Amino acid sequence: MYILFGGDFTRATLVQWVLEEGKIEYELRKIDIINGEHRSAEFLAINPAGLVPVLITPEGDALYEVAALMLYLADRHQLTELAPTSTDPDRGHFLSAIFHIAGDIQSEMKRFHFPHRFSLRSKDNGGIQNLAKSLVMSRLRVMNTRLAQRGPYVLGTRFSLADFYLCFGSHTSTAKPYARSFRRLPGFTIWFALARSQFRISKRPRGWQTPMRR
Ligand SMILES: N[C@@H](CCC(=O)N[C@@H](CS)C(=O)NCC(=O)O)C(=O)O
Repeated sequence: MYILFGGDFTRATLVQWVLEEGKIEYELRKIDIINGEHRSAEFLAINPAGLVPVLITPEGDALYEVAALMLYLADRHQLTELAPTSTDPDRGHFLSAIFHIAGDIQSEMKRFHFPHRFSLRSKDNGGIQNLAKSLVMSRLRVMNTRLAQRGPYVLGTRFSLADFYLCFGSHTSTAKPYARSFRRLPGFTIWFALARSQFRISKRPRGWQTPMRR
């Protein structure tokens, strides 16, 4: 059985959703990141990076990085609807989107919320946040153009993990600073309504965070 270390207000929800979609047996162990449990010696022994989520495989390996965990589960459990296989013509676009969200969008969203980790003086925090926000928006504009040209989903007519991952960043409290700006991106707005409705119907795991207010 898998063990997922995650918890409230974390992106572990993404992994939990894949586990539930695949009807894969798992146990959820909550880590209280608000009170610093992710920095405890016990947790650092599991993930020295001190971040959640962590997935312990049935073989006992401790894996981390949310995009990798989602792909790993989808590949291992043949969730081919959610993640195109290596021979599927959509695989290239799929990987490109997943890596872009992980490396360029999520990382800047995190920088916005933790500016003090990137500055030596607190008076620089505002500038760091402004920069992070403008980088997120420029990357979302690229996504907007792509969605407008070949949407409505990231892979055209096919809903996939890429939509789910992008939606997580745009759906939760993480996205509050961008809520107004999203409305100025028409392809993105259409995509967001569609992708969000997917979760409302059947795909929203327990513990999903409060949706962003329009
Ligand atoms: N690149 C990692 C980032 C993981 C991450 O930042 N997780 C957050 C919770 S959503 C966390 O552990 N935050 C605690 C911290 O940054 O100190 C991933 O995508 O899994």
